[in-house]
Amino acid sequence: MAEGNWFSRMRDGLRKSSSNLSGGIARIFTGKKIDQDTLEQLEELLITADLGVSTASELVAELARQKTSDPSADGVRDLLAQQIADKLRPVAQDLDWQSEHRPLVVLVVGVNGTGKTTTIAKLASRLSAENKSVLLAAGDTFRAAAIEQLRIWGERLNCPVLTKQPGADPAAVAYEAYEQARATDTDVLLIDTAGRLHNKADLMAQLQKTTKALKKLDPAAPHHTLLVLDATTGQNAHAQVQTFRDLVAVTGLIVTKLDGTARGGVVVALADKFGLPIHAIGVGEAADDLQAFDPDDFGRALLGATG
Ligand SMILES: Nc1nc2c(ncn2[C@@H]2O[C@H](COP(=O)(O)OP(=O)(O)OP(=O)(O)O)[C@@H](O)[C@H]2O)c(=O)[nH]1
Ligand SMILES: [Mg+2]
Repeated sequence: MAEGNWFSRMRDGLRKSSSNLSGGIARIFTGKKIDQDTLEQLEELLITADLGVSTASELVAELARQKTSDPSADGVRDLLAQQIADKLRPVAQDLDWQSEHRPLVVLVVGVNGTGKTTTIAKLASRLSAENKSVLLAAGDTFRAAAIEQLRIWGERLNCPVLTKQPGADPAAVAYEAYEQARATDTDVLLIDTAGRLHNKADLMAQLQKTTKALKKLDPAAPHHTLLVLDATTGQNAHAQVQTFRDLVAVTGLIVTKLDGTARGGVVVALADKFGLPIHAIGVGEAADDLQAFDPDDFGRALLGATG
């Protein structure tokens, strides 16, 4: 996808967040000097935009410290976009595929519908383009349609997919896929998981069983555990990160649907609170709609910059 195209998709996806923020800033900062009152209003605004209390207060304190020479709404917007980019920079980390682990085992987790299976397809597409061999494992055996969905992606992308019948043990799928990836000297194994289980205890037991099965083959596996978050869910993303971190050793995040009606503020709050790497973002449903997470672009899009 062309560079400008994905930025405009993300900017459009973040339009709801950015027009709230940008409009609010225009109302608060009318060119007079920045004082306690305007700063408090800004803090409120940032909190309502999902940035969370502690992140909002840090941003505002930083803004006050910087004593900007430009108290206009545009000046504040630019500064905030930069501050947000600064906050996001440490977590913007591409996935390290050049690992000593071969096959590199990547487990993809998340609540239902966040985009796990599609993200696996996107990752597979990118890896294939880099001439890496990939095996997909249909570890969501909970629904027949989930197995079929991954199988179809595999066909489209020309990637082998290890499947078992619906209802099969996901841990066995993961284990066998790992064995197959080893036997075929595959570079990367991407394992899909179910997001839709009867209850949290179910999900916990199943994910832990899967990681345990992989560890039998290599105690360091899975080498990456990626939590996929849907950017349109807003505040609930906090609970999702918390829950999954309690279940498995989440190593990084992928934030999808930033082209939808995203609630971008929460991404900044998550970065601040958990410090987990954000490896990539989803900006559409197609195989090439996965982008590196660029903190400057995100900051500008969230504040409604045009370019
Ligand atoms: N607009 C947009 N849609 C996406 C993106 N990623 C995934 N989707 C769509 O979101 C829907 C759910 O995606 P899946 O990949 O099936 O999600 P999942 O997490 O595997 O879902 P379950 O297996 O049911 O838990 C599909 O319609 C995808 O096409 C994205 O970045 N942008
Ligand atoms: Mg799925």
